[in-house]
Amino acid sequence: MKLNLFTKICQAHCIDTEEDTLSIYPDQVLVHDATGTPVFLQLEAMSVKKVKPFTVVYVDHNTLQVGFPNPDDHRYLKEMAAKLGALFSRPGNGICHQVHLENFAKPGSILFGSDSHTPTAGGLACLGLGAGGLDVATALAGEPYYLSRPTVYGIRLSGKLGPWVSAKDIILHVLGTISVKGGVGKILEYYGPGVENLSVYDRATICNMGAEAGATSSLFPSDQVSLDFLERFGRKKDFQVWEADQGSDYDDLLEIDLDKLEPMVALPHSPDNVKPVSEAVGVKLDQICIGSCTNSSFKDLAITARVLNGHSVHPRTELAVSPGSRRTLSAISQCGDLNMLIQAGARVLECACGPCNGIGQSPASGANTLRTHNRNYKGRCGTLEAFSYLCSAETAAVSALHGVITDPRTHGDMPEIAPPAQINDYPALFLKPADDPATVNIVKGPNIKPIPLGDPPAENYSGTIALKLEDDVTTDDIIPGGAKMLSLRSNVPDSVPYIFQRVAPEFASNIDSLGPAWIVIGGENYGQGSSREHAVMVPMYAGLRLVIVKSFARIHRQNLINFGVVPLTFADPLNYEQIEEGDELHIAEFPKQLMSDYVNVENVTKGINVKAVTGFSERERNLVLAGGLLNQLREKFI
Ligand code: MIC
Ligand code: SF4
Repeated sequence: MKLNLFTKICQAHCIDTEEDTLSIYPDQVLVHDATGTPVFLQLEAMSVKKVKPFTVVYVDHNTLQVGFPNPDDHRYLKEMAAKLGALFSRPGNGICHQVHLENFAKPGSILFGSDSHTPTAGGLACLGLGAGGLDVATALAGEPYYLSRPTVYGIRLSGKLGPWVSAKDIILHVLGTISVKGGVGKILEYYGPGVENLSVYDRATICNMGAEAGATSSLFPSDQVSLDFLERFGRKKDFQVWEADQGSDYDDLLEIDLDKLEPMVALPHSPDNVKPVSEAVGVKLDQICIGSCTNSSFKDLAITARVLNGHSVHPRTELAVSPGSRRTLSAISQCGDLNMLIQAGARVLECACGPCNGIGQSPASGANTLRTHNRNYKGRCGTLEAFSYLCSAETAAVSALHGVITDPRTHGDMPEIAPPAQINDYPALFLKPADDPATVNIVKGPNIKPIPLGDPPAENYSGTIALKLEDDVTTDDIIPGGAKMLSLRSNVPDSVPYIFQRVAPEFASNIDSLGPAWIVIGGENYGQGSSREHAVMVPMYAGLRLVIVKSFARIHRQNLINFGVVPLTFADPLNYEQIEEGDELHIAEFPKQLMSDYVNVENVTKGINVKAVTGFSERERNLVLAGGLLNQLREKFI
């Protein structure tokens, strides 16, 4: 039998890919400041003394230390890492996915992370899986992670990218083809003769943004290019060849001829609203941001520097550059590129997520911003009334010279970019766990509040539809990102005023009138985007008990289950039309009905009945009936 790469990695980890639910013990885990505090609070509550898999805790999302809340979180994470046996990556070291790729991701291994872009590691043939913090805490305690078996979508690459066309254009092309829902329940596995022409960073860019297609993960094989990359980072020993068998089976296929691709751009406000750059040429730019876990590598920064070398950023435009890692920053400094950026007028920021998540660099009202990031949802940049476009570093750099979106192919010859043969390592990058954990004193500042517990479903459930939303609602819509919100990631009660702020600004101020068990109705792909369980924890704390939609994004659905909020889908999507905000719903014998495939939902206001699908695995059903994973874990560990 000819095996694809995903199946091979699973088999090497004794994961039975014939089962409907895969049971996975990851080799490595990454956690960061935006999701990490609940993870460690949970481990404390479970009395876990040492994390089981190799773990790295990154402070990379909100590195701004404005007032005490963030520094409190950073200190807590640092101390917990030291006590529980994890490495700690200090603020300023870089974005978790970039730093992890450079330092730890290994071909053939499985990385689990409390972030939706964990699949970035697929650039090194490492299976990266993102999940909510509770699932990550469970894996750190040594329990398996349960994943519904994905199908494997083979994407065959042939040919070679032309000048000024890059990996970002490949993934934007994929997104334009399959949409933000096209990867749900799938592994996007790349193979074919075009692969060898892509660097590891190129491959990582593509795997990173598979998350925007809703994919469970994305994978590239490992080869000579991977070996060169690992050697550059002093990690030759981590190399192994991992690839699909020739002619292996895929559930679905897409062919891409790289020669035919051109520079692409995602227009506001969705990563799949993709057009060739040539169709967006001339859009005036107030701001350009180069960075994020998608495009902040040596090549991205060096190309920007070489394009700008000897010129200035256009007066209309501000250019911000955030290197992905301290090692990258050091490499561009070593090669002289940093100076080119400085002299051209770029604002060189800390190695962190920053602008990608609205933490600084919010555009002015009504402004256009061109970004090399992965998400351009409305308001994500921190300004609701701004217009975000997504593109490659090549397009962003050339556009910075002109102050308008520009096709980079008009810029003449591509500069030659060669990374240094060795990219230096620094002992100061990671703090090791304490030799004697007992000596580490854990201090919790006043911003750190307990995690709320869910309730088992009421015997006879009644609730009001608080909100009816459209397709593709993001977790940013449910609980926004940004500097203010990320300083409240350890403080659920204080986050309540921000629930649904972007889609229904008045919502939170009326929350008390909704009763103790309100409902949200949604369209397709509900909860796409980030892995943040805050998009469940905070509404649950404020009374959300039931969500009925046409379909869910994978991680959000799991987070709902983990916190005891019941996720159901309409048996007939047309029923969505019959339900309105303010309607009262009733479900008799709710727990009993949750045991079967369908639930009968009575719309008391309209006098009609609607059928909703449970779609639970055995384990998920038990979690919902227990009121969530926390309740179940407490029983098991305490
Ligand atoms: C994001 O890009 O939205 C984040 C911030 O990295 C999130 C994590 C979070 O919100 O906690 C993600 O992608 O999962
Ligand atoms: Fe950070 Fe942005 Fe990547 Fe999320 S998408 S991990 S905020 S750089």
